[in-house]
Amino acid sequence: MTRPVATWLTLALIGFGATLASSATVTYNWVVSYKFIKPDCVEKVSPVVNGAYPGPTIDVTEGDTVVVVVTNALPTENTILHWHGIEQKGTPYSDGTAETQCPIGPGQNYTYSFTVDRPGTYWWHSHDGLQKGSLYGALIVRSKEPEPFSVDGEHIMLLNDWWHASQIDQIAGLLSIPFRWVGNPQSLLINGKGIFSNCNVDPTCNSSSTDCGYSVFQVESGKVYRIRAIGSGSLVMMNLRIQNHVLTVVETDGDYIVPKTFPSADINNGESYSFLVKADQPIGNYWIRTSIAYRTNDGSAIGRAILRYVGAPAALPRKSISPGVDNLMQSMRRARRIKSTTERAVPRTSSRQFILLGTQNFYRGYLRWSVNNISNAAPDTPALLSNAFGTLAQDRSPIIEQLTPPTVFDYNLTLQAAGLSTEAERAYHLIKIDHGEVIEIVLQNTRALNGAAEYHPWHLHGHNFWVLAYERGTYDPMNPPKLNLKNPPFKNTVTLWPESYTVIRFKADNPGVWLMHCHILFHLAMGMEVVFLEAADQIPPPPPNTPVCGKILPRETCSNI
Ligand SMILES: [Cu+2]
Repeated sequence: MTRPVATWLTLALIGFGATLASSATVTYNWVVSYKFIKPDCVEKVSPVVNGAYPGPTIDVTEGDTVVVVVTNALPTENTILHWHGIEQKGTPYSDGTAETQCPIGPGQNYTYSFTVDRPGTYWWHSHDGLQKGSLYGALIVRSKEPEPFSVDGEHIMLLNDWWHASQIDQIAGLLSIPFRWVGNPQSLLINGKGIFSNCNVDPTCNSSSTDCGYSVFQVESGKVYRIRAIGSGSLVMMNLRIQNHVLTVVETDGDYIVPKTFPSADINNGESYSFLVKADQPIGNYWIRTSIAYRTNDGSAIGRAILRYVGAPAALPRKSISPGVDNLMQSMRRARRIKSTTERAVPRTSSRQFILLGTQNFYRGYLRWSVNNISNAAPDTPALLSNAFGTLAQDRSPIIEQLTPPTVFDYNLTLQAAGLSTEAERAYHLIKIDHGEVIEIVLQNTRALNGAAEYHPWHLHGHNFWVLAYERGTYDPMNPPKLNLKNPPFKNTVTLWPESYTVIRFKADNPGVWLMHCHILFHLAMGMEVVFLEAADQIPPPPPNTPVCGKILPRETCSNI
């Protein structure tokens, strides 16, 4: 694996106290290629970075510039990488989503360059099709200052769900008539490892392979560890527990949290949490377990890893660990108890409020997910490029801005039960916002067409947002809920709970084109997203090597702008 190269860019003396501050440029060279891997002991071909699954960890310090040179060695697929939780202030062309910019074609390369200005637990992943299923890894930004807690060591825990079907089979099924759902995952993985629960009856499963098994997290008795848990899954909200140990949450999405101790934690796709875990039990082996939260399942997909004390035998834990239990009220109460340690100046009012209702719909026979009845479709040219080259107005694909639900109904019903059409429109759902606006978004849930009440993890690119309220039922503008304007967590991904709504607020302080979408990979692929075109006239021009596509011809190199 290519090791990062650190170049000392600046050594600056700051202030009269001669505090030495430094920042480095850290360069990574990555190649995306296919590999046959068997993380749960069943082999499957998957795109990976530098031959590794999960991919390499980016480990940098606050203030550093990260440069990642990505070469696409996939023979027949584009790729594009996104740096989840990094706001990309002034560097929108490094955000990396196929919906907002052009992807890296086979044989091509692109250099992402961005600064990391906030310490925290982040991750990176592909933002093209279903590649995120295997193309992801951790991105850790270390603090220059002492943190508000002290630990003796740390572990990264990437929590993933895993299917045996190929990503191509999966997306073809989602976009077909008749619709083919991917179903529940065959396995849950921890740091890319697990064992398929039916391995003993599946002839394609090889449990003696060293590629699969249980990840081991070593601890020393009496010491305190920071567990950086990252929800890198495609569908499943994980409930995480460590046998005989409690989890004290201290960080989420880069925001320090007033410490709260829980016996287990819900981690949704796209969220990250740091937990302090004290090794205060007798020396031994203990199960770390993830289970599927809030989706009907047969209980066979369980994530397992081992917490092993120094001095314990290299063996499995002797006692079993009981499964997690869904308790929506308890989960929402716990989510509401997550408070930032920082009392930021949250804007008391917003410039505009958007109510974004997520629904499942049909579009000409295809099953889709929509926001305010618009199921997102790719434009002729992704908006970062069409905005830069002035071709946005020539785009032949429909562009619709729909800021509130077109029809207000009892959102605890299905569309059919409310007597409404199930047909959505399909368009590039582009929402224009101005520089400096404070945008409040009410994320409103409703039932799927089959009556299921599902959660959706909503992720915003380019900004963090304040999480002001989680509430049950239907948002009523005439009777709004009490908002936490004192110490709300400042996150990039938030859960929209079943039969509920979530209120967030963010400041439009980063000109660019930014996605907001459900981080269930399959819902995203089915159109559950909107695109913010923010301060269009202040977006910087594309760097010279930016890939072009759509209506932008290759000869119109970005250096001509
Ligand atoms: Cu969703």
